[in-house]
Amino acid sequence: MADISKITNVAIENVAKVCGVAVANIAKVINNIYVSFANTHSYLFDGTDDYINATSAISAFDKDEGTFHLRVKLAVAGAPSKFMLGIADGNNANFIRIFYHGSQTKLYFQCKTAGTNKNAVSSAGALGADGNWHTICCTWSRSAGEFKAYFDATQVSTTKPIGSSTWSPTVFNIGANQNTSSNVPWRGGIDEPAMWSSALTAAEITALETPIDLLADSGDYSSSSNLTMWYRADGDTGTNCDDHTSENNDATRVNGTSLSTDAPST
Ligand SMILES: [Ca+2]
Ligand SMILES: [Ca+2]
Repeated sequence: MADISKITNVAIENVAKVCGVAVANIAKVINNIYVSFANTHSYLFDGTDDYINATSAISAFDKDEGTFHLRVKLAVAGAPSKFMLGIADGNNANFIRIFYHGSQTKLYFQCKTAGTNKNAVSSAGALGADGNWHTICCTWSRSAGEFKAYFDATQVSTTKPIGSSTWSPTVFNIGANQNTSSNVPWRGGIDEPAMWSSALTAAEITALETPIDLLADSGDYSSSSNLTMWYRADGDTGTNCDDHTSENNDATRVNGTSLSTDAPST
């Protein structure tokens, strides 16, 4: 039999002939190798007290430069406000938070360092309970002095200047703010929440509009080596959120946060 590893750039019919198998079977193998990424589950939050405790991932958080990216589906528009993500230090002098402001129906992306809070705010109604999944992203770079926010891969508001102060988060929640005693939890779905130790470019964020394997560079996306957190919901068991990165900082689903088979399609 011919050495199949030597075959390059030939018609699939010839590969099938050499291997002595049907074309359909070769196609199946190729499909498994190159189109194996699937998305089957998301996290579902009840809007009462559900959230994900991601404190374990603080060790992988880069305060100097990074990105948060998540896919959200809002279940009910309007008040009250609903938090998607919050990472903060103990006295709330520094934080990054993303929430839906219920009475304003606006998205707020906040980056606070040394007591100065920078808000990137969407137009009213940008996110609604429209039954669709949407993407939420923010990037920060203290060397560039920039905080940027994106909704469905379009930059929200203008780039905000941020300072270079150092800080150390102690709380990191997904689906809730940083202070669960005055909780304004998320209501709806969140999927594929991810963190990088670099600020993704606008082209990369556009490349992530459809869920892809974040551990492999593809197209305009070239930051797989900077991925420091990725909870997929796919394959999670018990109350565990499996971190798919080599950091391996698994998180915990709290107060009944459940898994749903409603997930953004790939
Ligand atoms: Ca998923
Ligand atoms: Ca609950």
